[in-house]
Amino acid sequence: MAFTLPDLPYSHDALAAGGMSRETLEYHHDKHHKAYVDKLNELIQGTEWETASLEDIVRGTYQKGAVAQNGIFNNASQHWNHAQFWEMMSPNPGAIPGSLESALKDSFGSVDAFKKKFAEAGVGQFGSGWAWLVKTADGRLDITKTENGVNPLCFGQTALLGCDVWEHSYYIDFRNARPKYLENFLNNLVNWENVAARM
Ligand code: MN3
Repeated sequence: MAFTLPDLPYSHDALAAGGMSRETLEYHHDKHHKAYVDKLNELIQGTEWETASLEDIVRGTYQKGAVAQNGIFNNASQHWNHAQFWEMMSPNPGAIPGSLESALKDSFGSVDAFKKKFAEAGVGQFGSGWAWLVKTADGRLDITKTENGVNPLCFGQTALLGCDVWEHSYYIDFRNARPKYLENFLNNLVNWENVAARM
């Protein structure tokens, strides 16, 4: 079954007031994300992954050194990552639901401390990758960073929030200022209801 590019859950203009422009979404969703989907569909043809679910492909091809499967892994994981990323943002971020706020305070001391640690993970990811808030296999909340397309599925974790720190995600709106992009993401773009629902 071929994978398809999901529509954005809002219009291309919807996040502009929150700091993510129409131009960024046109490139990031319509071109970058689409390219991952198209390449994935091409690469899985005739392989054991042709009828597998996206999650099974990500988990099954994540093996360090499995060079023959790297192309499938990279494109599958980036398709999954971006599909989550669009859902994790909203034109109306709203307040952090109480259950999530309590969990963040328990795990990191305060919401501000969580944001600081999450932003540090994103800034500290050398080169392309992602910053994540995850629920670990033993039920704790943790903050991680991953390189390229690697994501929490690879480690048996649940992704609660992810931020794309590849340059294509911020260069149009923030140029080289990744810290400003992360600060803006956390303060103006996160769909906290979505994060809470994943918990
Ligand atoms: Mn991206």
